[in-house]
Amino acid sequence: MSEHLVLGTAGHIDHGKTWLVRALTGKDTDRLPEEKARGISIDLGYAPLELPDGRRLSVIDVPGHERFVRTMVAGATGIDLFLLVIDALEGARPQTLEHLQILRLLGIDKGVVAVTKADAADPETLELALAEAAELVPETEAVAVSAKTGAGLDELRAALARAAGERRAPATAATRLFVDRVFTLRGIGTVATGTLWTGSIGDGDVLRAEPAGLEVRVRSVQVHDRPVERADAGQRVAVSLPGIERTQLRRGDVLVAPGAFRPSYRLDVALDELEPIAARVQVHHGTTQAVARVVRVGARHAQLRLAMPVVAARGDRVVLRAQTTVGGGRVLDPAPPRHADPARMEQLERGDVAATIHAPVRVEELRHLVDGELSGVERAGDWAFSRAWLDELRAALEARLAEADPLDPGVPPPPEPWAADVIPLLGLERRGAKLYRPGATAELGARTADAERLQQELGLEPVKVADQQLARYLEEQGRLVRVGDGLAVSAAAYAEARAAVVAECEAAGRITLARLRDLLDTSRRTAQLLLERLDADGVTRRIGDERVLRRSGGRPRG
Ligand SMILES: Nc1nc2c(ncn2[C@@H]2O[C@H](COP(=O)(O)OP(=O)(O)OP(=O)(O)O)[C@@H](O)[C@H]2O)c(=O)[nH]1
Ligand SMILES: [Mg+2]
Repeated sequence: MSEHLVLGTAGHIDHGKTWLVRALTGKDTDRLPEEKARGISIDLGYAPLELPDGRRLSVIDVPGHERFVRTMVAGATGIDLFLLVIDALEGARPQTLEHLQILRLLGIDKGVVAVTKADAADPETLELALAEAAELVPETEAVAVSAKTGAGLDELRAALARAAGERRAPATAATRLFVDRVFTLRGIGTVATGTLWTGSIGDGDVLRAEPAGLEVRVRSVQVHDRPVERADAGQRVAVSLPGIERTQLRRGDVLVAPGAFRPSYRLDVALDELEPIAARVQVHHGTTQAVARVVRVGARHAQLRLAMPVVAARGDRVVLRAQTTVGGGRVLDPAPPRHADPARMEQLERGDVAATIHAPVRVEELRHLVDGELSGVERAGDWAFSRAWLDELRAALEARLAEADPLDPGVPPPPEPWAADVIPLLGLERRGAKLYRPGATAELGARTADAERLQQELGLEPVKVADQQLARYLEEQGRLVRVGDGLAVSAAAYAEARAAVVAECEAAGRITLARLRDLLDTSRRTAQLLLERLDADGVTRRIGDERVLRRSGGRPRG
């Protein structure tokens, strides 16, 4: 695979960027009528540049006007190397410095300085301009050129070839392309262009346009006006997107591999502060920008709370601007929790993702923080969590089990979605809806005396049982039968009543409440409660004022 590099211009208004690009590439990137009329660049311009060693650079020409700095940031964001253009007669001016700051904040440290309009400067002025350039951007070659005469252009191309190193972004990472232009072509439809930051794009790929959340199918892919099967990271790409209206996409949107990135309203960043950073700034990221509130965390970190979601990845750079560029940030967590935690930021900055994990998080949601396999954490199913957290969970459940009612010594499992994956690690037994210690059985414990006293009281006349847990347990043991609301009769009395009802129904076909009262020689209320329980047990069925046997005969009761 050949290398793909993007070169971005930088420099003060009118210093000769566009002319120099035209002299290098033969292409005039000021194509808008307003640009022609005013003689300044307004929007980004694009041209391919062949280097002496055969490599092809994609050039992005940016405007220098101070009102278009945000356009410059959008253009500079995906580039690999810069071409800082300084007018030999004027020397460095405000946007020379601001663009340079922006390049530094974006982490773009490779490039060349072109001291241009050399034809118009006397040798001494030219020398001064070159010396100033060397001081301003040390360790970067400065070349005197003239777009007018062509002097120095070969030296400039050679210097660019030397400066162009390897591309930073691995081609294997998930596809992410920041859209910088959207237009309609007759017979083709909507076309979006941008720099492919990572991954690749080919005909037929299904991508997501974020933050709109649109699914798009790529129909054809072009690099420098030539169709290609697949475009790779670092290339300037044009894709046609059938079925998408031009108005559905705009500069700042991102085309990404589905599921690989999540739009986020928050970014945790390590700050690079050039000037005191206000509480409200413009955050420039990729080709987009959004207003954000800056929540400072310690001296060097902040959480940016954005008015619009961005699609960021760990390590991305952002530029922070108020009236001017005030600083930048390196993204530590592109989708952080709302609580801005200083310790967590320190850990992330060290690259210690495992240290940030305590309670279970979905492995899927850590992908944006980890390059390879996540190590140093416990795993269960889709979840990652710390050993310490698992020990705490075990201790908490043990404590609750120790306090559980001895009659039913279980506890409900945690309701969280990780429970199904994590609970099996704890060695507890799941019975019905609760967790128990292995082999744990129900025991009367301190209630033995209560149970015996209760049993003495029980007979045919229902008695109140205050301890419902105990009542349920004794019923399961076949030692009583609960009737009505919080009442109970002895198991023997219930069996007697049942036998009487069955016998009567078998003889007479049915039984009334009054008849059962007489048979048992009891009160109406007791007969009523017993019949209701027999109904509930499926022995009898009520028809009007009478009961008949259910065909099934009901469940036998001991
Ligand atoms: N003598 C001389 N003049 C130049 C040269 N290059 C540019 N110029 C002059 O400088 C003007 C501005 O050049 P541009 O290339 O448009 O400047 P720019 O940096 O692209 O300006 P913005 O995009 O608006 O920031 C041109 O209209 C020319 O008059 C050069 O090599 N020699
Ligand atoms: Mg220009």
